[in-house]
Amino acid sequence: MTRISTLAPPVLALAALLAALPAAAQQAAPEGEAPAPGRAGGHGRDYFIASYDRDGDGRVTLAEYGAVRDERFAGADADGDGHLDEAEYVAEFEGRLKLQYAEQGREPDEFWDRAIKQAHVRHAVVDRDRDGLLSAEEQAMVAEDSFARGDTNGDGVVSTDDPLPPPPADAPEAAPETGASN
Ligand SMILES: [Ca+2]
Ligand SMILES: [Ca+2]
Ligand SMILES: [Ca+2]
Repeated sequence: MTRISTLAPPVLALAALLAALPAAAQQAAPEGEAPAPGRAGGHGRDYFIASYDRDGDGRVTLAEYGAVRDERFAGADADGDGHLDEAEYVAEFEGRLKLQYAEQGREPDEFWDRAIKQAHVRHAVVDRDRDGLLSAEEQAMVAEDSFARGDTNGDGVVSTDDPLPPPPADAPEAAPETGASN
């Protein structure tokens, strides 16, 4: 079973996922800027800002974020019923992934398959009432949570002023060192 927290902010998770792409591409690239050694969370925040900062001031307001998400939602709702079923949801993600791969000159690879699988899982997570459909209301709730998690200093905007979240609890350095296990 895929380990996934129902509290995981889907958008930031997605951002982290997509942010992993350039680093992975750079591993194969002979030249180019060395990837920042920072945590994925930092990358995720920068990706978040790059994705949602419509007016280009380096800050993302909830209004900007909501506007992009609403457009994305409407664009993904292929049958126009006001909900995103799993296929619509995954297709929208796949479209963005495809663009990103094209920008990087990458061909679908193992990471692609994993990312698509995770998109399916994510649909189940954001479908909070589990009726198989992501409603606009669910989308808004998820968006607010995701935004709040990115806005770590709580000033109402996501920017580079927001301290990065702590590393995940399952990071290697967080492994318990007690000799008591087993
Ligand atoms: Ca639909
Ligand atoms: Ca639902
Ligand atoms: Ca902030």
